[in-house]
Amino acid sequence: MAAETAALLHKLGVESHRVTRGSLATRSPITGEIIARVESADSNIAQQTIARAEDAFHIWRNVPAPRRGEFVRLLGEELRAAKAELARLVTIEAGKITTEGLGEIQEMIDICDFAVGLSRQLHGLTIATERRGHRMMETWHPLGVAGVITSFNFPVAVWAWNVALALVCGNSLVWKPSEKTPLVALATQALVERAAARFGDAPDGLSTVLVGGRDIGEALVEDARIRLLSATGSTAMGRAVAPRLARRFARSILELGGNNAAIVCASAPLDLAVRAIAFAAMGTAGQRCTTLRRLIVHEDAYDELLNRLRRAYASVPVGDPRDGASLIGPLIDASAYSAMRAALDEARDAGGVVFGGERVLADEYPEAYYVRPALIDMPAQTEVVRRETFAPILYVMKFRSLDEAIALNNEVAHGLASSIFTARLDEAERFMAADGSDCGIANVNIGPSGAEIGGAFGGEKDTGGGREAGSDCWKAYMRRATNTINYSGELPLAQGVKFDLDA
Ligand code: UN1
Repeated sequence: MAAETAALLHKLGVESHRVTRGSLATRSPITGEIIARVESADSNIAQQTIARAEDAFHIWRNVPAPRRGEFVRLLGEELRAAKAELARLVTIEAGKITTEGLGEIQEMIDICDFAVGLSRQLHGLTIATERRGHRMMETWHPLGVAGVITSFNFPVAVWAWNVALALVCGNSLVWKPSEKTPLVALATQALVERAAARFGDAPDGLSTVLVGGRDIGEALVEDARIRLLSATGSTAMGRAVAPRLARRFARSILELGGNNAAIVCASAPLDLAVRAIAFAAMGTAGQRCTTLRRLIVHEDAYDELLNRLRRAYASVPVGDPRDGASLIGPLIDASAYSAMRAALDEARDAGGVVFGGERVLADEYPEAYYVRPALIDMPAQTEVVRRETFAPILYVMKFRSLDEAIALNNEVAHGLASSIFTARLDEAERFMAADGSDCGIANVNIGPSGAEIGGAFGGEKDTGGGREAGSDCWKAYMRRATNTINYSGELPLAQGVKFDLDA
């Protein structure tokens, strides 16, 4: 696989010395073997890169937004041309099955298209003023250098959400990818550089990548030149980062964990629900932040649904994600596997009946971690259920009334994604109402994962509150100025204040 990886990186434009002589050993979760040795940035390089980004910002903020959109359009073209190779690298480095690797690159292309259109639609309001002969409006300006920290499970798509919007909004960026997935980040950066060359006069350092460890992340968190930090990862990471950003009044977009539930009502279309649940709970080996982890089922539908899910869980093919027949690839590493085992033990101790969840293919791949997804008939929403375990575990619980189901949905610390399966309008509406799901995403008759880029993506509570991608998320990357213009020749003060003096 090392040879294939080297060939892919070469084709995508990554210089070989960057991935052969470095100190960071990169492993493929498919076999556990080392596939590259990547150079890490040190804090000097980080400082220089942030300085270049700031210089780039000073130029880029004055480039007209539709012209900035042209850069993103070119990036979208590069992504289209490199889709197959980049997706293959996602499969090799993150272990996603082929179609999910391709989907990840498609998500990057989609957000580029979205941002190109947006580059002609960055708009403020004109607001009625209380003063005669005045006009009040708002103008949106570029913010500054944006830092982006991404995690292994969406190693490039989440960066793309940020870069596409940040660039059309007139910002520069510095990206710290996950240490588990530096290769696909370097390959993506090579595409950025190709787009920049075709663009012609993009400032040096406009969008860069810093491969490295925690110190690089800290440099982004602490540096006053980073006006906005968009960080995806664990709630623990967010809890460490958020107060430090707040201390220097930097903006943050936090996309942290999720402990997502789906409610299945008695009226639910079960064929559809089973298929949706299977993808949401088992897809990407349970390693999406939107993965379905808790299933709350009406007691009348419980036995039938559980039986059908058992059949689906028993038959789902687990294996090498490069093989088109596999639907579930490996866990990212040994620690993901031990976290899964610990959660299964805890669930058993709490009275759960575990179906599946065992390690497989260990003889073939002793250093890789393939598991059968686990389905757990759970007597109650115990401690382990309320915790996010980043693995394919689905806890199934019973409910009687919709109130009870919604309370269970909302009882956990996270608030990312949620779903209801029902044929009844009143149940669907109640779920989406003010006293319904408290999550950033509340779906009806589809699972909680696999969001399109057109909507705002993110969630509440321990998920961090950030929103990325579509809708009006671009506003987070800009600073808003309120402008009041007086063309009256008089000086009426707001709120009728009088301040007459002889002058
Ligand atoms: C994530 O898991 O960090 O909704 C992001 C989804 C994807 C994004 C997930 N579009 O599953």
